[in-house]
Amino acid sequence: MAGTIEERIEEILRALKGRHPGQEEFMQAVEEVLVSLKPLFENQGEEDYLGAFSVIAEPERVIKFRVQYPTFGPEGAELHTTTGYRVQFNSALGPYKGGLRFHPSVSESIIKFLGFEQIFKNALTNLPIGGGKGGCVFDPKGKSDSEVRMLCEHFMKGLYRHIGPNLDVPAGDIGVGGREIGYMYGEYVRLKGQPDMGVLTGKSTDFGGSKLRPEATGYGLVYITLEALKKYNHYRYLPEERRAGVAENCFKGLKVLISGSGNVAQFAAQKVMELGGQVCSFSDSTGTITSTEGFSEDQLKELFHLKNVKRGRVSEMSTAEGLEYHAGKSVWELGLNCDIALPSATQNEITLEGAKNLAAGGCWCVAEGANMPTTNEAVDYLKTKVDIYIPAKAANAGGVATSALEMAQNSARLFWSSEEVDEKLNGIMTNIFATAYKTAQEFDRPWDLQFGANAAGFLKVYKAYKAMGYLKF
Ligand code: NDP
Ligand code: 2IT
Repeated sequence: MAGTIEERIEEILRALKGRHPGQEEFMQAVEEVLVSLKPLFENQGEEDYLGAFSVIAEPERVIKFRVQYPTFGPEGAELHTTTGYRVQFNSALGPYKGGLRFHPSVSESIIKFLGFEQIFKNALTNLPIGGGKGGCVFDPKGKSDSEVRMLCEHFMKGLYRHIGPNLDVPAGDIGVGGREIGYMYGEYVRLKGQPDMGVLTGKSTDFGGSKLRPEATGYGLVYITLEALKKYNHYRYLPEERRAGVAENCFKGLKVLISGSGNVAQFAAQKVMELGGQVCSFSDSTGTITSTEGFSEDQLKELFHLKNVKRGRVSEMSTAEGLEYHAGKSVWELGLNCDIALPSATQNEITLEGAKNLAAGGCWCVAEGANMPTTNEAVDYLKTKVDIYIPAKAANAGGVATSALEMAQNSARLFWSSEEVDEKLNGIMTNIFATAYKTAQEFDRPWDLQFGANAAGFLKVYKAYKAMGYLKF
């Protein structure tokens, strides 16, 4: 095809936008990967990576279904109707795999952006999983357990005919954790008339779940950050007086900002603290809670209880012991000092302004726990300011990787111990870092993990699609 690389990139984006009008987040995610891959396109030789990209950016299948569910308020019962989505984006490497999101902001665009990212993330794990994502508009805040159960059951009524252990294996995401997976699995079994554990991951260990799946995304985020700290020799960034003991314990003395207070944030914090780091913030959609000296173990326990049992707001944390609550503010607006930032709430939470605050506050490492938490312009800015930027597709892959380990255990009809799963998870995260770093190095940009992760993930899918004959006339 004629034209410069820039012209072809523009053309791919224009065509995709024409086929998927008004889907901003999806376009943002595609543009991020497409533009970052320029060094690959410039060296494509006989291959047509750009042509392949335009194929891979189109979902293999988009499923939409009606979901009706009741709520029971003070005025009586009400029936709600919403749209359920499952985007089966790419099956080159295995069954479609990715979470389900229940949140008021869900749209087809959000699910497509998440499904698109999932393809490359899953490829990086080196496990046999394709990419997919699903969900619906639903606000779990203030809903009773029965209302949540009924939504889950009604969602599964629409979804069950489209999924299966060898076809498509959903899991959790925002608003979907162990409780919701349990209710959805229960309904799946009822509808199919037989158990089939491998159809969902993130199940409780009471009925087929893997040890350490709840912890996996947060722990994995910290494991890959450790790999980066080792590789880039982070000690040199620390002032002399803070270096004592760091060699034995990589997080010792490091100040870490975490956003969100859900699954990813909680277990990232737990691992950072276990490794000696100071976690100085958590947040939710109503505000941020900070601690200058770092949250204590008791305070972390309180947060776990607040979020997983009471299902309350971070504003309800007892502020007596040095905690401060900032109503309506995100972590990144506050201009806090830190060494490491682990955004773990939602997409586009770090804007250019937030990125500038981070740089001004001395942050030198950003590792993304959430999917696409940083706007494209903020990523470009951060890459010129911080020493280590680990993009979501690499940094938060521990969750889906452990989901794939759950699938393997379910197929083999056995269970591994926590130690076995933890060792495998650590190995996978180490390998993802090494793959992204090596790919970046091969293109003479060893600092550019955004390029390294995107290129390594893309090339795996490209090779599979090419071999399957999907890229030829
Ligand atoms: P949870 O539902 O457990 O927690 C989400 C957290 O983020 C909550 O604190 C929530 O606050 C906050 N949040 C969500 N949406 C918004 C918003 N629009 N504005 C401000 N805060 C918001 O989800 P997870 O921890 O599982 O997911 C967090 C991120 O990590 C997401 O981007 C998800 O895609 C990603 N991720 C999750 C994985 C997993 O295994 N769970 C794996 C890989 C990535 P509130 O309660 O007020 O809404
Ligand atoms: O974004 C993600 O990788 C997830 N929400 C986890 C998906 C999964 O299938 O475990």
